This record gives sequence, structure tokens and C-alpha cells, in this order.
Amino acid sequence: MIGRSMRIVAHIDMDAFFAAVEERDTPRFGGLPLAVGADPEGGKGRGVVSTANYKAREYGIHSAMPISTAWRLSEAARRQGKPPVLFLSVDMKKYAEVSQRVMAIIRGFAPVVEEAGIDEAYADLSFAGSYEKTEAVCRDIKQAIRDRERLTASVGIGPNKLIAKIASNEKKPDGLTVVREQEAEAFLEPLPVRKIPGIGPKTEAELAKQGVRLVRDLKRFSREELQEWFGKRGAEFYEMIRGQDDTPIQENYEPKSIGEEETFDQDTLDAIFIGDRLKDLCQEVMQRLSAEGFRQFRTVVVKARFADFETHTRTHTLPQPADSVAALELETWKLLLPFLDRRENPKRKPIRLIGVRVEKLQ
Ligand code: TTP
Ligand code: MG
Repeated sequence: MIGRSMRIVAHIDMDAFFAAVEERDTPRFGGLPLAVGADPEGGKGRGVVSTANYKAREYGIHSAMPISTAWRLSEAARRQGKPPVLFLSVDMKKYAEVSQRVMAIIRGFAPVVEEAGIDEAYADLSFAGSYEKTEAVCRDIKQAIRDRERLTASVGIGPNKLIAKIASNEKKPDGLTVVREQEAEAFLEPLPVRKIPGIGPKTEAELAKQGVRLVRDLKRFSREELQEWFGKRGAEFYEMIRGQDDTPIQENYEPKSIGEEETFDQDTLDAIFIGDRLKDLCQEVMQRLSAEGFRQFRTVVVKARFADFETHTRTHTLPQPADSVAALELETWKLLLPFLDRRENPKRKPIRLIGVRVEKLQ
């Protein structure tokens, strides 16, 4: 391979996310065990724990545990003279808002960010050029999250998403773990197979029957054997336990779009009038964009309907996201103009409606 530049990926995962947000917002919770989730109803509650802070985890409480079990563990702790667990309901709206702000912080440091969940993201930091510099960038990201949100995150740095994800979980909370490309295989070997994405409790039990507990043990099997055993997944396991993963970091665009259109009082081809209306539409679209929590768009769509209702749309995707009314006006005008002249309107039909829409919102 010639000239293939090194890939460096970071995985950022917030610590005890829902619980940490609640602790931050209610200082009197500080230092106490918290569980966010269903109402325990004095031990009769039927839902589950969404997350527990680290104090409550010391009692054995964790995500997805029945809330009634968490209640029993809390009562047991109380009998030993420890503080009982504070049970809080889920405030999803609040966590989603914090999540958006954290993602925006991360985006300030990395050109490509994939939001992998409400409290986790992959960032492509290849541009840093070295693991040392990547580590410095990640310390800055952690510090920015701490300064601006008063929350901690744990970060894993590696040659791909697989290694970065496993690494971020190694030193929680507030951790930072760097696994260089040449260390990746050795890093995985002593870990339980369960740490490999795709190996859940069922596969774990199946492997245990064959005496396979650690990644190291699983490496005894050839690719063919794993394929025979697990089908297509087997081949993936073979790659993953050797630290290999080439899945790309993918920006997640909201499939959402925001658009406005206007039907004129009179059909027209007056460029000044149409330009004016277009300007207003662009302003309205940008106002809605920010009102709905977005800052940027990448795709611009215009619609033109002639007096006889013949309707056309034209789309343009920008190489980089844009965030200004001016940019939207320019791009939409470029798309609309041909409908005012012979290029797209050879019969010079008057226009009855125009529309502006933005997509690929961020
Ligand atoms: P996680 O990152 O898995 O957990 P966490 O952030 O609470 O703790 P950690 O420090 O180990 O990363 O999940 C993020 C949030 O997603 C978590 O705060 C609550 C929610 N969640 C659920 O609602 N149910 C679940 O089963 C899990 C695992 C998470
Ligand atoms: Mg987390």
C-alpha cells in the first residue's frame, strides 16, 4: 500500500449520562447514589433502570435492570447504614438537549463526526497526524465538555471504530485510553469475548461451552471454522478479534428538510419581484432552521410552478455545509434563474409559485 495515510479515530462516551445530567442540575444530589428510570413504586414498579451513577453501581445497580431489583439493592444498602438510592424519572427532552450541545462541542474539534447514540460519538481525527497530537485534541474535547457542560466523558483513541469504542470503555469514568495500530491486537487478546461488538450473551454462552472466554482463546479458530460456526458473523469476528475494522465514520444527516413556498397573487416573470420573494422565503427557511435546532444545510432545492401548473424542482448539494441566508439566496437564485429565461422556460410561461427547501441539516 502506497501513500495510504494513517487513520485515527476517537470514540467519545459520556459517563453515566442521564444520571450525570441530573446530578449536575441538582446539587443536593451530589455524592448520593442515583438511578434514573421507571418509578420503583416502593419495590412494586415494573420498568427498568435507564442508568445509574457510579455510587449506585457500587450497590450492583446497572442499566436495564428491573427497577424492583434496584429497589431491593437500595433497601439492602440502607439496612447496612448506607444512603439509599434516589430514584428519578427520565427527562428525555433534557438529555437530548444536552446531547446536542455535546455533539456541537465535538464538531468544533473534528471535521467528520458520527453520532452513534445519545451520549456517544465517533470523531475522525486523522488530520492530527499522530497519536500524540490526537491525544492532545481529545484532552481539549474533554476539557471543553467539562467547562461548558460540567460533565465528564471517556475517550478511546484507536486506528478504527472498533478499537476506539472498546478503548473508551476501558477507563471509565473520565478516562482516556490510547491504543495504537500496532498495539491493537495485543490490547484485545486479554479481553473477554463479550467486548467484541456482535458477541452478546447468547454467543458468549455458546463460546464458553467450547472453553472460549477471552479474545485470545477465540484466535485458535481459523476463518473457515468461525464461518462454519457462525456464518457471515464468523468472518467478521475473525477480523475484529485481530483488531481489523474498516467501517467508515459516517456523518448522520437528519433525513429532515425544511421548506417554504409561495403562490403569487399574479403569475409573473418579473425577475426583481421573484428575486424579492425568493429572498423572503430564504429568510423564513433560515429562521425555521435555527428554531428547530439546526445550524447548517448542505442541500438546496427550489421549486418553480408555471401558470399552467407544470412544476419543476432543481436540487444542488454543496461540497461543504452552509449556514447563512446569503448562501441560501445565492444557491437558490442560481437554480431558479433558468426558469425565468429560455434555458428552462423556452415558451416564457409566467411563474405562479416558487419554493425553497433545505436538506441534509446539521
Ligand atoms: P451508556 O453510555 O451505555 O451508559 P452511561 O452513559 O449511563 O454510563 P457509562 O459511564 O458506562 O457510559 O448509555 C447512555 C445513556 O443511554 C444512559 O445514560 C441511559 C441510556 N440507556 C438506557 O436508557 N438504557 C440502557 O439499557 C442503556 C445501556 C443506556
Ligand atoms: Mg455513556
